[in-house]
Amino acid sequence: MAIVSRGFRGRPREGGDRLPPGQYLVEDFPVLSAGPTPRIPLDQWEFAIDTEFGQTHRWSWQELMALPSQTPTVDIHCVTKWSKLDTSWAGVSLDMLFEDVETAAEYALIYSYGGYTTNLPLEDLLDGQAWIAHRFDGEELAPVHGGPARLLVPHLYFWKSAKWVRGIRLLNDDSPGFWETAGYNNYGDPWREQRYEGD
Ligand SMILES: Nc1nc2c(c(=O)[nH]1)N[C@H]1C(S)=C(S)[C@@H](COP(=O)(O)O)O[C@H]1N2
Ligand SMILES: [Mo]
Repeated sequence: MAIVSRGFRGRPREGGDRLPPGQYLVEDFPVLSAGPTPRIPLDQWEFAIDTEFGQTHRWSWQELMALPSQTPTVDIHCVTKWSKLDTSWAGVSLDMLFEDVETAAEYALIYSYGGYTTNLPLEDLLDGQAWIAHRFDGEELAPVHGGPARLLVPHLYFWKSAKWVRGIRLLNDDSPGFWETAGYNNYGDPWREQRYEGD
């Protein structure tokens, strides 16, 4: 049996097989916001999951902080072509938040303080793929990066990782969000380079 390691087939480009097509690496952490940074006092902050049956599950900041956090280290990919490897976060897994949620919905519409929205299939939020992240690189998540808390769903282009996340509406029918309505791809898989509608 021939064992041929990647190195024998030529030097991989920078980032190697962790860099999706068309992306380049950055070391800094760019800020991309479609509007001003909303400021939400923690005693007024809440996160909600609204089901298709009209039920709402809510967490105050205190309640969210009382849940166990995970510390994912993940690569993130912005549709404007920067990628950042090995970003380290702390956050509550969506699997945990969905534990007591009864739903048969297939779609999720994420909504944020400030009005931003983004949509994705519910299954992309589950099975260890998404978090409500509240720390970055060992520090509280900075307001410009979505603090106090943002969605982190690193396997899709980073516009799906809604900053200042406020809730998730579960829907039987898909409903495009802010960038999806503006011509960006409905799903946004960086490995299939799904940047724009029709990709
Ligand atoms: N609420 C909100 N979330 C958002 C955005 C935004 O404008 N508003 N921009 C998205 C885009 S396009 C990207 S690339 C990332 C940028 O996150 P960062 O500013 O922390 O790099 O946030 C995403 N989440
Ligand atoms: Mo982006």
